[in-house]
Amino acid sequence: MQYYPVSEARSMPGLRLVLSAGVPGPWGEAAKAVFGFRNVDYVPVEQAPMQPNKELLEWTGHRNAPIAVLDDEPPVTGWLDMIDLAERLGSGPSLLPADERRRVECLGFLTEIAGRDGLGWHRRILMCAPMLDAPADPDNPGLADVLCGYGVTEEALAQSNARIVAILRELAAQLERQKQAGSQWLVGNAPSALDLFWACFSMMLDPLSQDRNPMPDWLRGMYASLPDDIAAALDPALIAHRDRVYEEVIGLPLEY
Ligand SMILES: N[C@@H](CCC(=O)N[C@@H](CS)C(=O)NCC(=O)O)C(=O)O
Repeated sequence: MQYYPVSEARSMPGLRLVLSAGVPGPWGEAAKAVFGFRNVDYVPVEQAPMQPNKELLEWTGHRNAPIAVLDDEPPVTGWLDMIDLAERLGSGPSLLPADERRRVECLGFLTEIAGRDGLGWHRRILMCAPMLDAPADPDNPGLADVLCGYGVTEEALAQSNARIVAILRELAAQLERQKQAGSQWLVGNAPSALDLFWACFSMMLDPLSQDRNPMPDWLRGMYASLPDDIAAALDPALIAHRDRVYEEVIGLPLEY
C-alpha cells in the first residue's frame, strides 16, 4: 500500500486514514474494512508501529493507529467512531443491523472483540508480555510507555487467557445459533461490522496464509503461536466463517 507521510497528508482535504505501515494491525485492518464496505475513499497515511511518531502526535494528538481525519474535523480514533464515520460518509448497506435487538447484539460482540479488556486487547497483552522483562531498547526509549498505555501488566496478563477463551466460546455459540436460524452471518441476515471485525481480529489468532496475508515472519510467529486453551477454544467454524468474510466481503489479498 502506498502511504503518504504525515508532512504531506496533514494539509490535504478529505479523509486521511493513518495506518500502521507494513503490518496488519487489527484495529487498522478493521477500519479499512468498514470504510471499504461503505465505499468510502481515503488517503492512507503512514504510522510507524510502536514508535513515538512525533509528527503524527503533533498533528492529531495521537501516536498510534488507526486515526481518521476528515477535513478540519477533530481526529477520530475509536473503533465505534470509525464505524459511525463510515456510516455517515458512505453508501450502500449499513454496517449495523436496523433491528434494535440485533443492533445491541452486534455492538455487544464488537465491544468484546475490539474494546478495552476485549479479545484484541488481551491478545496484545499476551504477545507483548515478554517485552516487560526485556532490557530497555536504547533506540526506542518510549516502548515502556507504549506497553503501559496498552495495559500490559502482570495483573492483566493473569486474566488474558480466560478473557480470550470466554469471548471465543460466546462467538462460536453465536455463529451456531445463527446457523440454526438459517443465517450465514454473525448477526441478523446480512454481513455487519461484527463479521468484518471478527475476520480482522481473528488474524491475531490464526493468520491467513502468506499468499493472502503477506505479513512479516516475526509478526506471523507472534500471531500464530497460541496457548493450548485458546487454541482449543478457537472453533474451526469461526475460522471458516472469517475465510468466507475475507473472500466474499473484505477482499483478498491483504494490502498493508
Ligand atoms: N484506538 C483504537 C485502538 C488502537 C490500537 O490499539 N492500535 C494498535 C494496534 S492496530 C497500534 O497502533 N499499535 C501500534 C502502535 O502502538 O504503534 C480503539 O480503541 O478503537
